Amino acid sequence: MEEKIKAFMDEVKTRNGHEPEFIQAVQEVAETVIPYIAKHKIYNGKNILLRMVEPERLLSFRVAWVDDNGEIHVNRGYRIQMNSAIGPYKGGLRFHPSVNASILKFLAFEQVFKNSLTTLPMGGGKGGSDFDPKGKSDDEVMRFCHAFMLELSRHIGPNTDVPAGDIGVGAREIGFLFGMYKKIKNEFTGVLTGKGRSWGGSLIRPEATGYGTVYFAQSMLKTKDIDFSSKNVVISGSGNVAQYAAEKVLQLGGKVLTLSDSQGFIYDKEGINADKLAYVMDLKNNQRGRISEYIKKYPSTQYFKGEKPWNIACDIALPCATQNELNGNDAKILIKNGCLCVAEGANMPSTPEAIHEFHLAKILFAPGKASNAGGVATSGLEMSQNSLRISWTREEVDERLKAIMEDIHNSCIEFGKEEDGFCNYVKGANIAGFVKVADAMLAQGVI
Ligand code: NDP
Ligand code: 2IT
Repeated sequence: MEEKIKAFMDEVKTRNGHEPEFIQAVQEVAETVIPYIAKHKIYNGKNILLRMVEPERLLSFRVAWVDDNGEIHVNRGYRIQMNSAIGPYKGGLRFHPSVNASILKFLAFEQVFKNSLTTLPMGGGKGGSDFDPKGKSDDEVMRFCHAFMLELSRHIGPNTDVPAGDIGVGAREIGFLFGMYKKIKNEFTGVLTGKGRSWGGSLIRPEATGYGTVYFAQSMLKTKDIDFSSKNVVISGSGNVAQYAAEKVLQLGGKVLTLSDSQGFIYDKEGINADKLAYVMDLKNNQRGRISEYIKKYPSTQYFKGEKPWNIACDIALPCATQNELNGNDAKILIKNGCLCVAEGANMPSTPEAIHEFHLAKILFAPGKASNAGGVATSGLEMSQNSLRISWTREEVDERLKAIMEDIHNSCIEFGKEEDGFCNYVKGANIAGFVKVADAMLAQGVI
């Protein structure tokens, strides 16, 4: 089996050798799915996984725009249309200076499995740009989004490819992108999700990724007869996912000790309560400030510049910032300090070495493609509401989100439970996600 996996990865590396994040994501899937394929005859000899690692289409385009001083800038725009076997391409757009083809291919690949797990009919895609919204005026962000959509609009559509937000793309950016798409096509359609409430958005979509991650962690803890009440929770990030993960943890009686951004983390040993979280939401979403400002407002707390929060003792860790933000050493520290559950709100925040440590220690560990699927699942619910031209209540959407997260948890158990009773959620998520897409690909023939 080792040899089969190595031969497969050698082929992937030959084609994508300069794309480390993509290779990391494929390796994790290959290690769990290739042994499953070997045991299941219908998938033998079909090169299914090899077909799945090659994007159906990879678009790269120039985005030229003018800043407030009249200077012209050029960024690179992308859309990776990875797999449409079970539905239109679906996945977020990331605006961050680190964006490149490797990062977007890893995200698009993960998205295929994640979307399959949601049980909704969505294929996988991802896109974005190396544009940095930080420090730009609203007008500059608008001009960039409009220029970006001028090209992207040729390639997407409500039945073709439906983008949404990700790092650096929130409600403001989705608004500008949607406005330009509507103007170009002269059509009001559900071509993007994460839209504002008054123009086709769904209730709970802003909250969905963070809430979903905590619902998933709740299901994991329940297998050990534990809940969130009075648990110490360490969260990284302070963006969309982190904010609503924190909100749900508070609602369930947990104590949130940390939040972070790319410059450092804050530690509030009294706990970040609802009032303090409201301050963070205003700071990040309206003032677009840095998390370090928290200690000015709450002077009895601490800020650790340039550090990550994993050395703060906790029961539960929710990495909600970005890929590879939690390494093997961080994992060892978390385990040593008694952490019993790690649920990823971000995409691939734990390195392979970290996952290895979690599995060795047999603590509860959920990969993002399972635990953060609530965001895209609720995007799927937004698409359904747009198609039906109706709007569900907050409670209705939240109930559906809860049911989907429970379903994903059950799928992980079904495919990931090992002989000693330990659930390998990585294996479970990869195989459950694979089966649905592979079956559709087999049915549709070699295309
Ligand atoms: P936001 O842009 O709202 O927030 C991102 C947060 O992560 C910020 O606090 C940001 O800090 C921090 N961050 C970004 N890059 C880095 C970095 N290189 N190192 C350390 N911190 C960093 O994004 P989201 O909250 O939407 O996304 C967070 C994660 O969740 C991503 O991995 C995304 O792919 C994933 N995700 C998002 C979903 C969604 O619906 N939005 C759905 C599923 C997954 P700073 O402000 O300093 O950059
Ligand atoms: O990584 C993700 O799942 C997202 N950024 C959300 C994608 C979506 O289409 O809602």
